[in-house]
Amino acid sequence: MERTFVIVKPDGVQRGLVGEIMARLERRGLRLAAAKFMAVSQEMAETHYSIHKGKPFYDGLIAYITSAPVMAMVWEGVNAVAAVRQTMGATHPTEAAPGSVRHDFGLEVGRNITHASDSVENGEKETALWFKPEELVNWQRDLDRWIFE
Ligand code: DAT
Ligand code: MG
Repeated sequence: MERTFVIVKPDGVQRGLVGEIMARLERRGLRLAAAKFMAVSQEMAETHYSIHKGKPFYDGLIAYITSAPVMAMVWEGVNAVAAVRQTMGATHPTEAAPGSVRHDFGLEVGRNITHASDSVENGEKETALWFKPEELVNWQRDLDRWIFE
């Protein structure tokens, strides 16, 4: 089953949106595989966002993601990567589709509430960075046959 890595970023946690975001992913039909409420270390932030190193917004991005606790999660399902990116919406909240999390709750790219992996490969990489193998739960949901064809 395809897996994707998701963060409710510090602004999402501070604004009490963890439950709202998890509920949207659950209702979509995605299945939770792991979740961890945690502070993000400088080292974790720098590894996770290493692709953005050197960009003008990099320092602000690292300060933002380490500024308060986050909810880190792994969600799985058919087409999980694309489905979760769509549920979160485009990077800039004013470009995000109406009904998406970033549209419905955000205004600024530097406070865009969530992270979601952008490819299957990065979903696997980010899952391995943030979670130990034993923290991933392998389980079946009784509803799965009504959601996955
Ligand atoms: P996404 O989070 O949609 O995958 P990304 O990988 O391009 O977007 O960038 C990672 C984060 O960096 C993004 O969620 C917010 C921040 N960011 C991206 N572009 C930015 C910009 N032009 N100004 C400020 N922050 C930006
Ligand atoms: Mg990205």
